[in-house]
Amino acid sequence: AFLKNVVTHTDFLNGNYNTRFIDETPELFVFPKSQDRGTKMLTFIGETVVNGYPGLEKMAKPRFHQTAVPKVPSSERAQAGTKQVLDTQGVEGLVDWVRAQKEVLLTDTTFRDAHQSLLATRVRTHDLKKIAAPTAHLLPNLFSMEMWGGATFDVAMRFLHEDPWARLKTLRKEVPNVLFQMLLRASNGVGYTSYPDHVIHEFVQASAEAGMDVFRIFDSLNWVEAMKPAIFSVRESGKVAEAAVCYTGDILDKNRTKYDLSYYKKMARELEAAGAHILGIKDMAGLLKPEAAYQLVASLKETVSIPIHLHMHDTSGNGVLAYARAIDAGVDIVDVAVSSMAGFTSQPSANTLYYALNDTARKPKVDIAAYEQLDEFWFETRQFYHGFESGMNAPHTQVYEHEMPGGQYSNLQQQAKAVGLFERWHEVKHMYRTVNNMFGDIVKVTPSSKVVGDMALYMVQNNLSEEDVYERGDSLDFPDSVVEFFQGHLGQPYGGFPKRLQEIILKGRKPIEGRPGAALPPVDFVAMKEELEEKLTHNVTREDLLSYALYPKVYMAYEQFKAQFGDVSVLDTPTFFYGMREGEQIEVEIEKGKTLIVKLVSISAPQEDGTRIIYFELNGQLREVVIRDAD
Ligand code: 3PY
Ligand code: ZN
Repeated sequence: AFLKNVVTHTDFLNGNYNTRFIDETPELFVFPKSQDRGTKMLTFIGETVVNGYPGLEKMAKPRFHQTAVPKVPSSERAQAGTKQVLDTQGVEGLVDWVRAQKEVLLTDTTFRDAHQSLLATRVRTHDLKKIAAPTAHLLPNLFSMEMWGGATFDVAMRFLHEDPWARLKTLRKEVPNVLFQMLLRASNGVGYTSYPDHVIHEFVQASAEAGMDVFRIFDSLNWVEAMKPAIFSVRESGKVAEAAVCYTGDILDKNRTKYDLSYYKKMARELEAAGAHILGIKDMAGLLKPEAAYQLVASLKETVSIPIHLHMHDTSGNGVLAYARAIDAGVDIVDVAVSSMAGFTSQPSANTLYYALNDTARKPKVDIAAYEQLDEFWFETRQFYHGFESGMNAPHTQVYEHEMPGGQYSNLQQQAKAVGLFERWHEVKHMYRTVNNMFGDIVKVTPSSKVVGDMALYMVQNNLSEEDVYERGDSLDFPDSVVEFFQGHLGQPYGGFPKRLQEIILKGRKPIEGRPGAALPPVDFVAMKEELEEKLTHNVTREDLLSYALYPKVYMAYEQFKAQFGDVSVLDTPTFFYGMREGEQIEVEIEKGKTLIVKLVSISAPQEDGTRIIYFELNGQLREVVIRDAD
């Protein structure tokens, strides 16, 4: 059953499906008969034992070290922090508080961007929950914890079979004192396409109610018009609107003048005028070199009066130096991650930055011993996700050439692997740069970066050069995302589309004008609720509706998986990815105070019909499940 399920379909796993997917493969969306929770769980474990976890090389379950969770007093409340400043003094009070700090403030991204950028976004709520309360106790002086949004929403449902809203609410209970921050792709929400304005509005309100405080809003083409509705929605919700300029190119390179200092100053002014409470500088690839960081921050500090929050990736290895220079220039907040989840495509290390700023006036107020304790937890936890590592293990200065965002690097690599281009990864990287030039040097960040990545994969896969595209473009069938991009569905790039390429790609189709979110037909949530409740066997909440509105197929597959295998978020991560060893016993807390004891007794040889029987003990009772062996 597992193998024929939509969640293991390669098109689905690669995100290469379109709206025809459900219609053409209805058998993948049949909801299985209901079974008891124990059987569902044993079936999932059995499937993983026999057939492995999709996308991971099948292997015997490795032996991992135990993860040391720092002991913190559970009875005591964590020290009050920025969350209390916001809740008692409002957004303006919080902004004043930020301005009054002499020390540089830190946002910790370990729960979101760090693992999005190192481990293909795969870190599960099960692990985040273990370390959430200790983080709240150990790091009460953080400005914020970035822990939601970006790719986490999609990946939670698609690959981890868990509810992203449950993650937000679960962690909120554990962390009462530090602001929660998320990444919002403006009119693209937490998706890869444009949504109607009212859907984004509803999404922001629901996120705010579920516990979100700070929304970092960006547009993948730095198109301010497209950011305004999201800024407005966040302001309406009473939360913090951090609007970001995405940094690309090099302001100090005299040969590249498209994105120069005046470009960023103008955009910063526009964002402040549009109502931003904080200005974000989002350097998604880590291209901001130290001297440029100094000059950019110094000049933006003179341009706007709102606080400035700098986000970088450490791909080149220059992150800490760039931060140190930005801090000298007066940046208010910087993004870091716990050391064992930092560096390379992730954020610069908090621990390293702490020591780099020793004996300076702006040294952050953090307890380094606390950060070292968290470092130990994350060092061990990261091993569970080893199969998703990109393999980058040295500073990668080629990023200044290809300009690939940190969060895309490991994901595009997975995508390349899935289409058989793993061995040609270096060609994909070079082609990425070529495609950027062909597209007119655009801002590359989700979802525009995905378009560049799709085109690069397409060209390498079909052995096409730039000339081939211009000469034979009429007969080429370009990827959907590329066609849509040139139609204007992600908005308008700065400087416009390159006309000749646009004509070749659109083949007579008309590009749209204006902002896609303003023209899209509204979603009828009432009708949608009725339709969904007919298909599902439970009440459909406002949050379910939003998940469905943003990701209809992913959400339905998630529901189908849940009907078949139950709530697998309760399993520990090694069991989730690798199943169990013969003779192994685990405990699974399926709800508070209710624990199942599961022992895998033995696995039969394949039978004539290709199935195996897995013998378990569930709370001491012998149980067996039958699993089809895919090999
Ligand atoms: C995202 O949009 O997920 C990003 O992290 C972009 O940098
Ligand atoms: Zn990032």
